[in-house]
Amino acid sequence: MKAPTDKDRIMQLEVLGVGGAGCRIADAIRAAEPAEHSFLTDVTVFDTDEADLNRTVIPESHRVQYGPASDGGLDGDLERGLTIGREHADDLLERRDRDAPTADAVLVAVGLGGATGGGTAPALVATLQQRYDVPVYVLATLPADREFAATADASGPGHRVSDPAAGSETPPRPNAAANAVATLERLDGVASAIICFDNEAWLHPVESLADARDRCNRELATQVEAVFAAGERSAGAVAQTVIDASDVRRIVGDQSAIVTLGYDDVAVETGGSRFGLGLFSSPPDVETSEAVSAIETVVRKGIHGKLSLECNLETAARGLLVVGGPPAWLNRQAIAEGRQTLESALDGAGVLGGDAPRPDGESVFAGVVLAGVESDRLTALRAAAQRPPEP
Ligand SMILES: Nc1nc2c(ncn2[C@@H]2O[C@H](COP(=O)(O)OP(=O)(O)OP(=O)(O)O)[C@@H](O)[C@H]2O)c(=O)[nH]1
Ligand SMILES: [Mg+2]
Repeated sequence: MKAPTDKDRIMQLEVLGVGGAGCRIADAIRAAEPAEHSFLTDVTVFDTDEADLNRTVIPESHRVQYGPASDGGLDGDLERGLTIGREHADDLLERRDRDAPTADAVLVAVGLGGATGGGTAPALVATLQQRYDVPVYVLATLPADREFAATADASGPGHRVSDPAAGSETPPRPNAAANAVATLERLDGVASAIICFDNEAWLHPVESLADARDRCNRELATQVEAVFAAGERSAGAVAQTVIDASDVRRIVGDQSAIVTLGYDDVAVETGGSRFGLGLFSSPPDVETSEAVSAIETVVRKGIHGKLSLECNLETAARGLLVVGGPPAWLNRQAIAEGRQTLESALDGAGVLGGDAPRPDGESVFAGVVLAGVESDRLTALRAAAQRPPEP
């Protein structure tokens, strides 16, 4: 690793995954990290379920089993999860790598709907907030209807909740909505912000979570990386407007705002050799009109395409736009206009914009953060949580 310089201004993030989903998402974020553009200080995963834990490719030194020795987790018993979470939160933080460099922020990944992640996250986040000065963001998936409504209509798409052939059973979780809502309430006022990913919106109509989850986790990891790794490295690329940890903090706030992410990318011609960081290959000639059109497209789709959590754009209190890609493609004017596009979509809410040069990149991308949003999906989950579980 080269020594940090003034220009090494990439935000440094520590990721902690808790429970089955949290561990798999942490795994996906780690896998998505570009070697030449590291933004993770450390990734540690915690689960009560040893079998699930050992399916991750996180090094063994960074996998922590806790609670009752069990394969199969806590089976959705959130009360039990909360008790175990409170008992173990301190110990879990002790058991991670003490030599890891200090991060600018911590991201706690968790799937809402179960017992282990949802039970532990509130205590873990509270303990992190007490111990450190950095913001603690939660990255939370919301359960899909088919998980808790699976038995309601055995002929409908929800029936197929598990696929033994995939080797990864997803048992129905009748309490998923109630558990998710209860955990969200507990995180309110504790997490600095809560980034949501709605499984319902990202699963295809007839698809089990087991079949979909790796794809979903990759999509989510890409959305996260676009925003959190937005800063710059000095290797041949200087961002005009750097997005750093304090910018992210300004946008997502420290009041447990609900946050949603948008993303789009388009492959572009890079020319030259990918080796030697392009030192011996001249930058490709990029037509201004082509660069402008690529940026316009990814910005429009990043804002108006599918978000990690669907929301009413006008409800967003603040927004952030990152446009990245090979330096020759990063047209300043188009990026500035993209920022204005986001501003008008958000009805004049405060917006920050920045660029993320990726000398080795092969696509132009837009990463979007909308903070303080209201979402009908959350309202629907709250309503579902009130209903008794299906028999
Ligand atoms: N996007 C995504 N969501 C997942 C994944 N796995 C589970 N989920 C969601 O997360 C919720 C909680 O599941 P888990 O994370 O497996 O539960 P847990 O925290 O291990 O809790 P217990 O197993 O009940 O002890 C589920 O209801 C799903 O909605 C995953 O890999 N990706
Ligand atoms: Mg589990």
